[in-house]
Amino acid sequence: MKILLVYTNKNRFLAPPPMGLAMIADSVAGSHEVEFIDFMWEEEPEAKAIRSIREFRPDVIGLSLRILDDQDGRGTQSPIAEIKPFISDVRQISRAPIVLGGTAFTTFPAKILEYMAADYGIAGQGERVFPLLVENIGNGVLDENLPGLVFRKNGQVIANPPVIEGYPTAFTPECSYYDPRPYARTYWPGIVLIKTGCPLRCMYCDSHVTAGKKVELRSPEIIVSELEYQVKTLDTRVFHLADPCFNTTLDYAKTVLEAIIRSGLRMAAMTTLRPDNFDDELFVLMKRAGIMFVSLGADTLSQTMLDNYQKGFPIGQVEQCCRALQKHGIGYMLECVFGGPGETKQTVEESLAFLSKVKPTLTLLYAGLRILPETDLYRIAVEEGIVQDRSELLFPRYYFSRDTGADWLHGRIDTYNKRYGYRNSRMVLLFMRRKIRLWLRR
Ligand code: B12
Ligand code: SF4
Repeated sequence: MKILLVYTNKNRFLAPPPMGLAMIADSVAGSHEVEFIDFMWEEEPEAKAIRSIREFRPDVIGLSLRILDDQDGRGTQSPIAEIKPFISDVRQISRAPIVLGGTAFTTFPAKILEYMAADYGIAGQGERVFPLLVENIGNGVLDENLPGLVFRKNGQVIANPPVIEGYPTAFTPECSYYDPRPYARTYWPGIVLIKTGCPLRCMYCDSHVTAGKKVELRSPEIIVSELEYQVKTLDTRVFHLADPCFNTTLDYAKTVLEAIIRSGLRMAAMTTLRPDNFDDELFVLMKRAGIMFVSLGADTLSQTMLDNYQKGFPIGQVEQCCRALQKHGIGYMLECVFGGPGETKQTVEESLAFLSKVKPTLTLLYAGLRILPETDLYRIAVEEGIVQDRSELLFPRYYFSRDTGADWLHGRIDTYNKRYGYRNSRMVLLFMRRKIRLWLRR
């Protein structure tokens, strides 16, 4: 059969490459003819896809939906709403069934299928189920028990529970389906997963839905071989080591780093840390392995708000971690998402004062918390009458504390950035220095 796969993400902020969809392509490429379109860098992506559908005449069309929106409280842009007219255009020229998947789809499987008027969807990981669904479409008999399958029956949309089991075996797709070159110009062009799943429950995060609560470790040997493979095929030595929090399993994190050091691979990488589970040895190993930068998952720098966001560590711990990172020469980002339940002008000032004290390499400040279903934030938003129904959350909906309001928060962030934005230029210097060093040692 002929299968067209489309990565619909056009959001170029940190531009994540279509690795998930490339896995889907890999899962069917052995037995079917696959064409792959990446919307990210196209000038007129929809027009290109329509031309391709006319020429290629696919039997199945798979669309990957990565984000519901950019989670920036100023934004109203909805990728889901933007893609909907494209589906109507496709229907004019093709009778191929349309299959949806991706993390945004997993957040709202039944509702997105209905809204997009698609035929099928697969929530959760798709690489094992998609080939089975394609086979079903080919022989005209649908196995209604396929895990994660979303389909219509007697006028109703049915959503089976998804498979979320992590990626214990190799996941970097064998062949390159998309052009990696434009991604090479981004900060972190390569991506290798370290582990998946997070047992924690920060009040606004739906990671337990999209990535599961159970931590699924990956073998250090596989991680190293994927890094080496991507160095060769994607021609990059700069990686995002994707992990909800690299140091939640400290011993395992060290084992991974030791494997990278043993391999002799020269790379520059970033990852995500929690500020409460580290020691000197971890940072020494990180440095030796090439991790030059971390995102410290604090999301607020006020004790009151750390408690409200259910982060589970005290502010003193964040400061200790910042100092230790500085001592070891590892750059770090502190991101604040202001405006959650209980935020006041005073807690905002506490966070900003903390930033001025520790002077991170990079600061990202947002206002407004994206309300996602299956989170405590959603429950509070319903109790406070901010949202009435889950279906509203398909489109950008943000929680703003009544005490600060949206306008005051945005104004305060703008003033802060205007005054201290220059500090972020240290990130560019750090990154360029590391890249030049890698280049000289090639
Ligand atoms: C790593 C990561 C990043 C990295 C990416 C680095 C890189 N070089 O790729 C960075 C830091 C850049 C990033 C940025 C952002 N991210 Co992010 N990210 C992740 C994370 C932790 C892992 C993603 C990943 O690579 N997974 C591994 C691959 C293999 O899986 P996958 O892409 O999901 O594909 C699988 C399935 O989805 C499915 N599938 C995918 N496509 C298709 C298509 C079909 C047809 C089918 C059948 C199946 C299918 O099968 C695939 C294989 O199993 C997820 C967490 C999570 N829960 O997934 C968040 C996550 C995807 N990110 C999220 C968000 C919000 C963002 C940002 C908006 C954050 C911000 N404010 O900056 C930006 C947006 C970037 C952009 N322009 O799109 C949210 C999306 C929430 C939502 N429901 O919309 C998530 C889910 C985290 C969360 N819980 O909030 N992110
Ligand atoms: S924000 Fe990070 S630590 Fe908190 S639940 Fe989500 S993935 Fe886990």
